[in-house]
Amino acid sequence: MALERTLAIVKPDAVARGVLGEAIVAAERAGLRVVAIRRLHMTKRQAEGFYAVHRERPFFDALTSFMSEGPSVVMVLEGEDAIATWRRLLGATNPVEAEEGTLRKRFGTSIERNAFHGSDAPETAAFEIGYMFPGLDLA
Ligand code: 3AN
Repeated sequence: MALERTLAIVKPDAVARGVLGEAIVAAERAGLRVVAIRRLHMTKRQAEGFYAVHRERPFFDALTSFMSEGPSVVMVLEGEDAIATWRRLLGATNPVEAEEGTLRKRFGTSIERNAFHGSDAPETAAFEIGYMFPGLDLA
């Protein structure tokens, strides 16, 4: 196990429902710490840059419109195996398929409006943290 950092996003649907605290409680109960946090209303262009790897996917336009429809809360979570730990708490991408008790099962409403995001690998975590927290010094 390695000490890792991951980028978590409480997406616009979840912020609108007022469930930011649920994400933080779940993370802390799993031994993760919030080491940076900010709220932002992404522009469409910012969302397109964040999801650039999905540029060619059919859902890219809908996804980036959703991500820029209202404010999100972005967080850096730190802990042992933070990337896999946070994704386990999220559950499957599609809330319908997510395990009982996971954050997406509890608060997601569709594969697109799935309430939360988590980086999927160390390289994507580094990119996503840098994208949302430019110049962040976590020493
Ligand atoms: P995850 O966020 O679980 O790693 P990815 O990386 O496959 O899932 O997809 C990134 C985001 O794109 C998802 N969080 C979801 O909001 C959206 N997405 C993925 N697949 C679809 C789809 N088939 N239709 C609409 N949106 C999708």
